[in-house]
Amino acid sequence: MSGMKRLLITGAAGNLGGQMRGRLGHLAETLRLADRGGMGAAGPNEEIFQCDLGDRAAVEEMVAGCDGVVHFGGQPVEDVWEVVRNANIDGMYNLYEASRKHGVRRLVFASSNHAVGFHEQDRVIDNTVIPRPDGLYGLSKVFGEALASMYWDKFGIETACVRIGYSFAEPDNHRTMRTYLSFDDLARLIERVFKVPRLGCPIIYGVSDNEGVLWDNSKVAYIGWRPKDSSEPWRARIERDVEMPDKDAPVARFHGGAFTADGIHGED
Ligand code: 15L
Repeated sequence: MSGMKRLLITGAAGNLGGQMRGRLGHLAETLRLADRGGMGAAGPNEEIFQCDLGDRAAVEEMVAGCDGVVHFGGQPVEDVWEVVRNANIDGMYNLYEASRKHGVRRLVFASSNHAVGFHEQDRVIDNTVIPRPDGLYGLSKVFGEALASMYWDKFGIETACVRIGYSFAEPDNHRTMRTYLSFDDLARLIERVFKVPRLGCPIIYGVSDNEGVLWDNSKVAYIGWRPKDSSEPWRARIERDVEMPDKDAPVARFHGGAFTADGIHGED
């Protein structure tokens, strides 16, 4: 899969899409960057494509001519059902149907730890545990993983479903010290996904080599990804500035942290 002609990055105006735009250019002759929002001007090997994932015809056009997809697009946190459904349910279906019709063979799907958010932090979990979504957003990620699995079993389209932890410039509390994923580790993971000869449809936890990590990737060692970064550089600051939560507080008890205590948006 390396040396692709055109790699599509959805959600290119967002946090991770924006970060990966600058790190994945070498994987393809052209990066097609897609989002609903503004992405600035196209760089030398870039194309810009404005698209709402809920618009099936636009998604078909977005995918046409691409060999691979890195899918960061969609609703990235909890919201009302209509918003989650448009971006993460209809949007995923539209993306995979377009991928099937246009012969895309491999994708990265930015899933989330919130697909398994109600597992308790006293247990390290691997990629075989049952989903325990912690809200509508987490539920939509479970749907996305199942959809990817169906397109693998039925049509042989390969997807790396990456359950991303906390991928921002730096961790902000004791939980994200354990769930932090550096941008560089994520970029190296995506490189491996497009290099490994046979991918299949694995679930991979997107997490750096942190102290007290909650997720076990031993079943996907064949991908050849070992995170190199960790949250250690921020330990002194977090321990000094952020109070240790009570052990029964959602942020300390569940993998999904505070998301588990959120209500149903628009209804409560
Ligand atoms: C996510 O899935 C979100 O997209 C991100 O904003 C963080 O909230 C992260 O999970 C997290 O669990 O910290």
